[in-house]
Amino acid sequence: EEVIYEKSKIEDMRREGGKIARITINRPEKRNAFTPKTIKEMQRCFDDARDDATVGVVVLRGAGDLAFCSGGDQSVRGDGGYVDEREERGGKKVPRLNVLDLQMQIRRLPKPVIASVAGYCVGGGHILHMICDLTIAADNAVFGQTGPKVGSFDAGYGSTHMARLIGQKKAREMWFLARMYDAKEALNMGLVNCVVPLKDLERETATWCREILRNSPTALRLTKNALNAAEDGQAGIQDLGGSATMLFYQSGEGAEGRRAFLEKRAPDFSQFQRFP
Ligand code: 2NE
Repeated sequence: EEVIYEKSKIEDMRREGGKIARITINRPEKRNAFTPKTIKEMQRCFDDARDDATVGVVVLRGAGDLAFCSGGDQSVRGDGGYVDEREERGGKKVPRLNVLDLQMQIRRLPKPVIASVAGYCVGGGHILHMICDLTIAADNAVFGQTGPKVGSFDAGYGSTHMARLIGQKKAREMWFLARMYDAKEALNMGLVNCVVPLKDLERETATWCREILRNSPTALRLTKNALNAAEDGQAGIQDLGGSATMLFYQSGEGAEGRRAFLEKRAPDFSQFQRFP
């Protein structure tokens, strides 16, 4: 209801080597501000994009040209988080900050995620684009953290990952002054990968996706894992480790351990080379 989810057609997939999954936040009348429901719907889309082996790259965008996302919907912000009026537990409303779970989901998604940004990209919406692996901005894009103006902040990736992207001084400027920055400034700061005319945004995003689809999915996965692990401590190593285990399970050496156990015999690992 609050998100549009699309995937490439089979013919395009065959030609391009994989599908593009496109997730569009669809609340243009609110500059694509998110509610707990928007986030839940986005989580289902990202889950599908992860599980669908034909999907090689994911695009996140906002409906219309005026906004990518304006962050949490302030009209449903309660005292403990954002509240979906339709959701109750034990007769009580459930306050949520489930956008933080979504950030982790995008971060851990083992496929590249591209933010395709037109218009305002502010508050929690700005953090979503920063979490995406790449950002392609239209020349009408405007970036900023508005939290301190509306009594909010993100002391997680929204602060620390931003400082890795643009440096400590600029990150503090962006948060403490809560100014808006145009697309050119964002490019100079290292917040986005490129800026294109608004009319070319969709085409340029598709071009980047197709280039990615031509490359080795496993190489991309491990590279994303490694770049994250350098920032994410033990949780990042766990993610990288998971990919290493997945690869090892596909090897003869991994399979020998499994087979030996099931056949109730000692494993013979001597047949496998010890690489230098
Ligand atoms: C985004 C911005 C700068 C756009 O300005 P403009 O002038 O283009 O549009 P306008 O008229 O302000 O907005 C159009 C309609 O969208 C609603 C407005 O209230 C307005 O509604 P009507 O008057 O037509 O009924 N709207 C826009 N953004 C909204 C929002 N976030 N929540 C609810 N309604 C929204 C300008 O609209 C703006 O500054 N928006 C607020 C940005 C903001 O402060 N976002 C929240 C930051 S905190 C956050 O996202 C967060 C966090 O920090 C930590 C955890 C989770 C979330």
